Amino acid sequence: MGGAEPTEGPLTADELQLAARNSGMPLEALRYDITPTGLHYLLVHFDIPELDESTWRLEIGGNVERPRSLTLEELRGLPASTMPVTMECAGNGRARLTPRPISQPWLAEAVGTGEWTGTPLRDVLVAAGVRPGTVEIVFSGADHGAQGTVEHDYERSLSVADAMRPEVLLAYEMNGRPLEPEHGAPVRLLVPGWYGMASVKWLTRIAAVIEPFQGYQQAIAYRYQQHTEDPGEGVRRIRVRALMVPPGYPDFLTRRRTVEAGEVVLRGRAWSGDGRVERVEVGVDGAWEDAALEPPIGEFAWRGWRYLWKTAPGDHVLLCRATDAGGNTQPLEQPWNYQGMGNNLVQAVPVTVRDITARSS
Ligand SMILES: Nc1nc2c(c(=O)[nH]1)N[C@H]1C(S)=C(S)[C@@H](COP(=O)(O)O)O[C@H]1N2
Ligand SMILES: [Mo]
Repeated sequence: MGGAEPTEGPLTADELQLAARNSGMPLEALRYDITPTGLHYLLVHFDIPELDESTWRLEIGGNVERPRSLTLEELRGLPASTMPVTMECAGNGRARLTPRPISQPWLAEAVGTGEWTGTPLRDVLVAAGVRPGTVEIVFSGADHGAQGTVEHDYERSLSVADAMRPEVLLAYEMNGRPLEPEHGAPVRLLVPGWYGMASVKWLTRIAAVIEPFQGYQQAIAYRYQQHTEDPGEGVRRIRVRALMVPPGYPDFLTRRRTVEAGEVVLRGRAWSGDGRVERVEVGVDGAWEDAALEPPIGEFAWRGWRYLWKTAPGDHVLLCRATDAGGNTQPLEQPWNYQGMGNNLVQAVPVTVRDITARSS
């Protein structure tokens, strides 16, 4: 999608540069219901644009009865709602694919849950009067760059039905504070349940259109393709996934875990854009058992889980796997796709259990 073909070679300097700009959530932060803002993952395709909130305007136009231009103050004056929303990058897990698509090389850490505040998009669209014949709503960001030889502003669309869903917000606060520059200040779109690419940051324009939008980030990037010529399906909702807080302590370089023998509480979070998470299982050396689920914290947020692991000394591999209300679950082997999208491979955490009694005797 960035032009380079998938590779089986070592990480390239280009990938390293992207990885250094786009931080992941350290997996120990799975301990928080709401991810502290500085630990939430980040994905910025181009540069963080320079926007002055005093002169910023949100233009609402295209095929509408009453085009308008809103100031931040006007937007903040409209009825607002606040909710926890788990966002995940569609490229999460990409770096584990063989061959590896050349792009942001996520392992499993491109996820986070914010407490987002904003105005329901629907209210603003209803006020503008979307005219008959409209098929999609296009959202434009202020950031600009080139990808795959196409120069463009970051733009995405939603069908009118998806845009009218009550949970879709024009968000201006995250975790009780104005949006940070890297998360889309002053206003971003937030599309709960969808992979992150739909939630356009640095929003400047909303347009009702009468033909399906064919922009780069819609028609070329973010597709489930098998090869470059394959039109593929557009990436939409977040596939079900569970992750665990890596137990014990890590080795600095390899991150391999060590825990002391005894009972260890494993904990983590699980989420899905296709319905509530109804089951999480933990696999210890291939034997699966159910974890206990915590009450949901919101319709579009991850759900906590716990499992009591009675350890045995030696080397083990811990797995966790979620299933949602639609019966969707996670693969043990990741099906491959050309852009490395929508990976929800079961997480495997190798752990060494150290027998303290044996060591001290
Ligand atoms: N304008 C704009 N919006 C954007 C992006 C971008 O690069 N530019 N990245 C998208 C992608 S791919 C993701 S995963 C999310 C990441 O949001 P975050 O950085 O606040 O976690 O923002 C989305 N919105
Ligand atoms: Mo993303």
